[in-house]
Amino acid sequence: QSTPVIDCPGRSTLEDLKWKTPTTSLPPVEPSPDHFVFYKLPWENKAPEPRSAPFDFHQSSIKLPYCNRSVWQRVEEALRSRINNGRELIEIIRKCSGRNLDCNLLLELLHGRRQASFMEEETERLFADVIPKIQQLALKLPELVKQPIPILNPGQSISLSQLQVASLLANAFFCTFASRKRNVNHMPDINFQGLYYLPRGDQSHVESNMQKLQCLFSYFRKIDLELGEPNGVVTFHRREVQDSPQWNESTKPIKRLHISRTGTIEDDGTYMLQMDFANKYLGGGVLGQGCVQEEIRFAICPELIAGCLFSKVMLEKEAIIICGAQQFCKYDGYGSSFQWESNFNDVTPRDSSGRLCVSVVALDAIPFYGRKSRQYEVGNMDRELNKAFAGFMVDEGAESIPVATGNWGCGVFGGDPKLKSVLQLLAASECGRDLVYFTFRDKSLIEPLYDLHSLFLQKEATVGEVYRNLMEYKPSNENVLSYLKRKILKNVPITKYIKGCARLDESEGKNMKS
Ligand code: AR6
Repeated sequence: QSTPVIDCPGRSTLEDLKWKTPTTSLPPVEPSPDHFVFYKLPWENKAPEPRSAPFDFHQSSIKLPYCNRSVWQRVEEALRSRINNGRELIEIIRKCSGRNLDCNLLLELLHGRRQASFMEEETERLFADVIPKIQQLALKLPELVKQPIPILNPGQSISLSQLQVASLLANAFFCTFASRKRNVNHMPDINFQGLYYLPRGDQSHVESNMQKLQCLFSYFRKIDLELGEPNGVVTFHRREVQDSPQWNESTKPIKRLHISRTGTIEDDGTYMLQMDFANKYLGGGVLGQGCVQEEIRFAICPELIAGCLFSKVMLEKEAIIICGAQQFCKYDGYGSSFQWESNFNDVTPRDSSGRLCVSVVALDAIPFYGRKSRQYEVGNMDRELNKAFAGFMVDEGAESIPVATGNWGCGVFGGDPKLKSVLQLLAASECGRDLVYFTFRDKSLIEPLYDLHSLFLQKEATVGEVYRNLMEYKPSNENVLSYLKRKILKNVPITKYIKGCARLDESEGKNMKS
């Protein structure tokens, strides 16, 4: 008996899923008790003027360096001097921080002979143009940011102009913020000192840290206080979802999927909700060791780093969403081969609030360094689903742009891409978003995942149905995708299924999609 060939409904192209109108994933900027806006509205296509947002003094806040008179006097005095070379720069950083910091890696970058070190002319240009600019930006902080910055509570947002962000990062460059310890303050560090330090033993991250610093210099090079460039704004939102879905009862349909072996989240996830494979401390090792997806994204879009200033360690059901961060350079390589490649002119359009239409969602997966089988435990699968749900949820007034993701939690954190892809598909579907999955050159996931997804669509499987089956999976020789296929197929006569793209016979009319 011949089986009619119909279009495989599981395979959508990137173009099919791409949002046609540029948009961000957060509602427009509007001040409220939970949204601190540090500049005057409305945004009118030029750098907005700073304003003091009303502040609730019960809320904890970041002590800005100028709040302590003696600290700021010391910083001002230091930053008003002309800096001509690496040694002088280090002296100034030490004065600003009030500590005798080890900055030998910075010195190696500026005057050393390592592969990543600057050429002499580059160093000269840096001291002529870029370092004075960073000094000026740092000194402008009291005029640009006129009040304490809150440490965000769940549900709160903060919007800053790109110039305010630049001034904060310039202060971080000179290490003017009070130092923090993760285990004491439960916050990531913000000063750049972790990048300046030259380890005695393991040198594996020295070159990549130099490359990260090159990215940061690329960023500062582009900031122009006089011209008021860049003139947009960035929003950081902390979202916690207490009431997670009743996954086993969900009747939501499975949404569309595109899988690609080539491309990256940041290059090809245009107008999508782009995943940051995060650490629970936002930014991970961007200002220290580490040079994988999160660190690279933060290095090429340094405005994301500003989030480290006011974000506490992420809770179990929490995500951090950042809209409007610009990309300032291009890169090549990954991990220890990571390299700054060139400056980058980001021409992404802005939304009506002045944010670049780039939405990033930071989600920390569970690290499975040791017993990898733990990831298939119900509690852990639930945790990842609820975490992804917190990130993918669509806010009122925002659009359900697709999620651009990939092997979340499957690199440094040791997860199984087969499992994580299904979990992300379920969470995205529950939130009504399509999913674009970049396998990062891994061919092996593409066919089995498309195959299973097609079957879900043919069978009109719901999120709840897939979830119930998934929760019964036990690690064995049968991988999780094959297992789900078998379970979902059980309700379909086997002869009606063709491998490679689940198709049903015409007689199964009610299930057929064209
Ligand atoms: N686009 C798409 N996929 C990518 C990209 C990209 N630009 N870069 C990497 N991948 P990993 P994790 C794929 O290890 O396991 C950081 O230190 C690639 O297949 O960064 O969640 C954080 O701060 C890679 O193996 O994420 C955390 O501490 C996989 O994504 C920790 O790592 C996972 O990337 C998070 O580790």
